[in-house]
Amino acid sequence: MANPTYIPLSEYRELPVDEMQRRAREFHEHLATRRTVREYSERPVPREIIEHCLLTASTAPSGANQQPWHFAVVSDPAIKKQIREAAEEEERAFYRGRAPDEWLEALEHLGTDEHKPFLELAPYLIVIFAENHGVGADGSKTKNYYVSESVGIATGMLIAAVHNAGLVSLTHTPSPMGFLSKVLERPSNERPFLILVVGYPAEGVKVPTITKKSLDEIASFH
Ligand code: IYR
Repeated sequence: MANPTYIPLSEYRELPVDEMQRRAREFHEHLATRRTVREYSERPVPREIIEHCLLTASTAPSGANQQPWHFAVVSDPAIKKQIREAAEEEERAFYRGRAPDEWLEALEHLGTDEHKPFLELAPYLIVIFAENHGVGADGSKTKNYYVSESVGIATGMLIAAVHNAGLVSLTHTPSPMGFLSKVLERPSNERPFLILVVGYPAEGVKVPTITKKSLDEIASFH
């Protein structure tokens, strides 16, 4: 076994308590203004912004630091069209029968349907893949740990980074989404996790009236 090596935690600076309180409150206030947006402008977004958001996601903790994720960033209109067509085919099947009534009822207040124009209109589709297992130098399978947790954490950080940059996003999960591996020619050890649609909101866009649970509902202190 390799001996672990260590470096000082040199980036850490303790903050005064009142400053921590202010920063914690302000960060909540900032993230609480994030809304999932389903209608997009076609306005382009500089690629460098997306690159930095991905670098933020790449700082996420992961099982055994294996970083079992891949972000396929799609801006090519022809690939976006292919993704839209394949996703809408699955969504049609979902909304017209595959989904149990209970599921469709749970979605009613969001006003979603099988039409997914944002998959072509938004400047970027970030297709996130989870590496189910690694591949050794000799091509053998290596085990990855806590893959869904790790990719979920990185995705959350990406969503926060996109919001912080001043853009909007939508977590989209066509189901099933195996077609994404084919369209994007990803290796078989990766499975599609979700599509993060990123861009500017369409002018005058409206979002559903929803609320978040209160602290009492989501947390208990012991
Ligand atoms: N994938 C479908 C359905 C859908 C499912 C859930 I759970 C949502 O929160 C929203 C939509 C679609 O994208 O329409």
